[in-house]
Amino acid sequence: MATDPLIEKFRTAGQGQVFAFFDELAPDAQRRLLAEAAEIDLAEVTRLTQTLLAPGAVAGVNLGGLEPAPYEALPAKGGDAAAWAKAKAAGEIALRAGRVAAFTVAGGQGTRLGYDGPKGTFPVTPVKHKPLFQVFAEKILAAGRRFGRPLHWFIMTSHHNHAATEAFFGEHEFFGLDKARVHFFPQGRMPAVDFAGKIMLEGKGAIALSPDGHGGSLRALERSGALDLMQREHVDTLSYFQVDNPLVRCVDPAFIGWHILRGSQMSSKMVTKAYAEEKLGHFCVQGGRLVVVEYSDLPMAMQRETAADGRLRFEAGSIAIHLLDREFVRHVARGEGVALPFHRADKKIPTVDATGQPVQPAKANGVKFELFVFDALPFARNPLVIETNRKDDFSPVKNAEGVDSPQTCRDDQLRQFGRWLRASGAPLATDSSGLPVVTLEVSPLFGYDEDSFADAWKKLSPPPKVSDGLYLS
Ligand code: UD2
Repeated sequence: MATDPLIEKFRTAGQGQVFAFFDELAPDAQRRLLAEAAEIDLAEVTRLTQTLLAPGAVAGVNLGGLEPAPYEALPAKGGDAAAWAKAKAAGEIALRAGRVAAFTVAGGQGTRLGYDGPKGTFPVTPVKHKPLFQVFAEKILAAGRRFGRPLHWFIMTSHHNHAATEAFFGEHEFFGLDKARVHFFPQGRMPAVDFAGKIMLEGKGAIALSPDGHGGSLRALERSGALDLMQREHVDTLSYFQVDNPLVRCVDPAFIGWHILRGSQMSSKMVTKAYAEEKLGHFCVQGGRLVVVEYSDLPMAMQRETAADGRLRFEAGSIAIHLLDREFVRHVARGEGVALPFHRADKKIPTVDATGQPVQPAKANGVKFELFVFDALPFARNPLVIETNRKDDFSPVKNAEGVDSPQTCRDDQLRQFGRWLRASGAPLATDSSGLPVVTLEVSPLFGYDEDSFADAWKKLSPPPKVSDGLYLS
């Protein structure tokens, strides 16, 4: 009978089942299981079980007193053009001063897309089929050149894809970036529990562990030393975006400027929801604090409510683009008066039965716990939401087909390249949706947003012919 002190701790906490097959395992497998067990904060699991699983526990989020959140509208939609211009200038100064780093959360499992590798390795561009990571890398490289200060880029991976992600960057020579400025770190893991709160095994010698949600990025930034590195490098602002969205402006001067001028600790971009059922979080105010209520938590009747002018009442959709103040992240990560809530997700979790035989459940048999980054918003000083044009910032790849698929994302990239070309005076035929009739691609190293594209295009003499399709690099 095994007597490791860690095993004793699990037994005392009522979690001895984790070691039910320990004595059958080879020494190596025993060591691996103990290492996994050491990752688990038993007190946290007990607390979550008591709060989220106990009979009578309040299911879902508190919807009391929710109001739509205010936001800074774009000048084209009635916003203050002078304030936007001022913000952009302030953001450019911050970029020239090297105050900003890029941050990608890439720890998700990409299950919906049905793609096996790290999602960032998925090819997305129309001509060169560049992977997501390359698109971001080139945008970050180009922005560093434009503002005369190479950017640091932090990439949060998961236990599952960390090694593959690092290897991918190595194979591609970091897409031209200085590798000393690209920093990978894995996020934490949480155990799945059954409906009685017992930690589940996925095999006789393995705990059912999964990533702790993108909200785990805040503690992972602290634990990995990323915040200290930023401090040494005089970086005080993190530009946060998801790995699935190649349209994102990885560092957006106007957004950065708004954030800095407002003294905000956490800022966010919104788009007006395209339709009521669109799967975006909703920016709301509750008890005077800014919150995001996820689409799955806001009753459909509320998502469909309209205001007097016919617009959706909760129209401000979160596209998961944020700016985070470094010391705010540290504060949240250390739990100093702030505790991000875990969310419960009931899942089908492959496991083993009492005799150690594998079980593939047909329905949910357990619970996973995840943290969401937007749950930090209510704790931030002067949190700010600004509007962005969806077509300039958001076209994620989430599903293999249909909405938010490789096809819709490719078309949105083409429309963007087409808009930039036409704005610069290039004759280009498009269909009624703005989709160019020829296949184009603009390397971010040529132009990564409207301004940088226009500047680069002006330098081409004579400008290239667009009618046959084009790759601009
Ligand atoms: C997210 C938002 C949704 C909306 C949408 C926009 C949540 C809960 N919902 O929905 O409101 O903004 O994005 O595209 O955030 N990730 C990790 N570690 C994890 C889990 C996720 O790094 O443990 C990363 C993942 O790699 C991806 C991002 O977080 O970059 C979003 O994850 P998702 O696909 O689960 O989010 P989704 O589409 O449900």
